[in-house]
Amino acid sequence: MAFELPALPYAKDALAPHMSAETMDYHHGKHHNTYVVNLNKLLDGGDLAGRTLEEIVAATAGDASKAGVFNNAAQVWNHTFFWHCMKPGGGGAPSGDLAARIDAAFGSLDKFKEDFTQAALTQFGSGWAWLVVDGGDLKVTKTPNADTPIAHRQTPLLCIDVWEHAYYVDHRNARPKFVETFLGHLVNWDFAAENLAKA
Ligand code: MN3
Repeated sequence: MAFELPALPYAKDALAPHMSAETMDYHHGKHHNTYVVNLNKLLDGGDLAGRTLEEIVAATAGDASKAGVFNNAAQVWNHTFFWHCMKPGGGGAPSGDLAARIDAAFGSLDKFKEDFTQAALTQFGSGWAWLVVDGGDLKVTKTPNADTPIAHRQTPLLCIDVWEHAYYVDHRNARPKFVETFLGHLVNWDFAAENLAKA
């Protein structure tokens, strides 16, 4: 069965003014959708048709001859995850186990934000910044292009898309303003806590 574009977990204008409906029209409706359409075309009739997204990512990671399938499958997975990393009225601070684990790993929430921001701003060109569980430890990482922690035995808790298409409509070239807005007004700590509970 072919993959379908998952619906956003909120209305397309629900994150405004921090992320506009116009950004959602392009980022979800066009960019994310194009990865879904291209993935289905590449899988059509092949060995990997009918497998889950996670299975396809695992089966193609690091295989240069399958780069097209990997890139589109990983981007479908990353974007689906990213939409849940934000919510209307987001921001603030985590609580409970997640807050304790962030304090233990980074020293404080502010230091985590500093490290996450640094990763997001130093990812040269397109890619992603992440909070992951890696071998039992919380870590901040960054990945280029479509690359994803699920291809590296890491469990993602949170991410930000730092491809220019994620912020150019709302912030033009100002990636720092986008990252600040994400952490201040959009981040969905409840989703990160759910991912930690399952890790
Ligand atoms: Mn994107």
